[in-house]
Amino acid sequence: MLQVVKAPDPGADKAEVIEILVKPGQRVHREMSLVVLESAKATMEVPCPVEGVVGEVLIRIGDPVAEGTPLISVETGAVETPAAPAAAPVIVSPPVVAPTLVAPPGVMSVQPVVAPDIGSDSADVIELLVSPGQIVAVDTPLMVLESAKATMEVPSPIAGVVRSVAVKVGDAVSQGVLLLQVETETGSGPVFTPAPEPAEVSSPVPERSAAEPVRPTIAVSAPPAVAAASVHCGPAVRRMARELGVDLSRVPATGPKGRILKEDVFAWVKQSLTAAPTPVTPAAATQSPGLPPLPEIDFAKWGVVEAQPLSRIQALSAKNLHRAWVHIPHVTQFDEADISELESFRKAQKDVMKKQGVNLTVLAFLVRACARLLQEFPRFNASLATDGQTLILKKYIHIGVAVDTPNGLVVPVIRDADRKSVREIAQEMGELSAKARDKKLSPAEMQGGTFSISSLGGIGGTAFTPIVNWPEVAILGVSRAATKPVWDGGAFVPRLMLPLSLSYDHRVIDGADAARFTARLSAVLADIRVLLL
Ligand code: CAO
Repeated sequence: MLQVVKAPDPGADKAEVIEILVKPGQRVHREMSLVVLESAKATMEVPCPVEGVVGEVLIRIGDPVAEGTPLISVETGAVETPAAPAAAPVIVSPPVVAPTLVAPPGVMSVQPVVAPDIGSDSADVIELLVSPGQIVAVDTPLMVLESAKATMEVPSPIAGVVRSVAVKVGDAVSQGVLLLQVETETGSGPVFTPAPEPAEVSSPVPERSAAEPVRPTIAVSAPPAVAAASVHCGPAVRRMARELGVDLSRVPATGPKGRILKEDVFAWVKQSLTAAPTPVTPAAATQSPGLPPLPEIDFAKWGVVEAQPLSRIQALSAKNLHRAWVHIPHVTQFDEADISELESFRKAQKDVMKKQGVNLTVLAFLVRACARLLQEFPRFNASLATDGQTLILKKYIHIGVAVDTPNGLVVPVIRDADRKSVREIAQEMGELSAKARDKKLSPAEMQGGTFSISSLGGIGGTAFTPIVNWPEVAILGVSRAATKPVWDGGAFVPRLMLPLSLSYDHRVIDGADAARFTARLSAVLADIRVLLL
């Protein structure tokens, strides 16, 4: 059965369709708003009187309508639905100025603005749009009320300055309740538009008798003739925006007279959801919460620059290193190991090994020696639980070795280094570093490390401060060995000294333990026969 919803009495000669809230084919239910009409006196939502599906929309935005103009046809289906009266359109009358005596021309008088007929017993104040001191023109929206049946803006019936607001958000008001007071210049007002004729409504606001004196003039200089900025939209749009958390002042309006339509709010939400996330500036990407932000710098101001994005590995390393640097209280212990004997032995073995395809470098000895040390110093082979209260001691020794590749730093792991010979370690390291440079390392080959070694000995340097490779608690940095004069108790003798830089998590490892660790490591490297024991 087809039912045509017609325009109610708009409370004026004619009204204009300012919003159509439904589309053909849309399921509608009783009291759902179909259309918003606006007359000179009021804005009104036309609610649906039946359950059904919208057949045709018989009007367009901007069409003038009078009482009885067909608006929307609704297919109610086989079930006969009771007709409209129960869901009569809610007509939002303009608010009224409670009658006051007219003040003499040129003086300021305070006029109360009371709640209009809100179409039900009471409505809640859901938004206050003005505050004391604010200039309002006629029709400036003052507040938004919401009843069970409708949401409505209360426009100002007079021009002036808001003197006080008598309600707050959440208050329930009924027709005639004082909402606010507007101070207005009566009579001579070139500044304000004259107040409209008060509408005929009963008002609980005490009316003054003609005999009552006019309130004294308030000596204020006339405020500038500007209207308070406000959002122009209907109650349904306001309600929707509120539910979606949309700030209407940011929504571009496409409706007539700058009115924000429902579609405008949808478009705004869609745009917000699909918009590219705020670009993370290089500065922001390197910032830490609680730290002063790094300012953006335009380096091109001082010369030609080239922006080169980090490789995936570099970006990942940067993130991990930054996290470790921020979270771990680092201390670095420096020491030197006399590797003169070790180097003689290595040189003697190097060619033999080379024939077997193994590159025997100092590093293989270091990995083996550290594996031994980690057995002796189990706290160095541990992780601190994220609660900071528990130390997780690992019963396996997997040593990561930092490998420099054209794409960035990677750390393949030599598993069970304590159970491997120096030769096996050298061979495995050769394979892993080749894989690293060919980008063939699997994630598993870079996981599970318990301690790391970073060797820059093949390049140079005398010391550095490596960053602990979290969740590990210590990392050994190795710099280039150099022949130095060492006092042997009777004379200076030339010895090959290997610089060691042990960085550690001071929450887990004490300085004394770190010094013991490097001292012991130096001793082991000075006499690698210990490793045979
Ligand atoms: N002192 C003196 N000579 C050293 C030395 C040291 N500490 N370490 C290595 N050397 C020598 C080697 O013995 C080799 O000489 P021979 O050819 O005579 O044997 C030469 O330097 C080159 O060694 P290498 O660097 O190729 O081999 P390695 O086993 O020492 O290191 C690897 C392998 C993969 C660790 C290394 O190539 C590498 O990538 N190092 C960089 C690690 C890095 O970037 N760390 C920084 C991390 S924090 O940013």
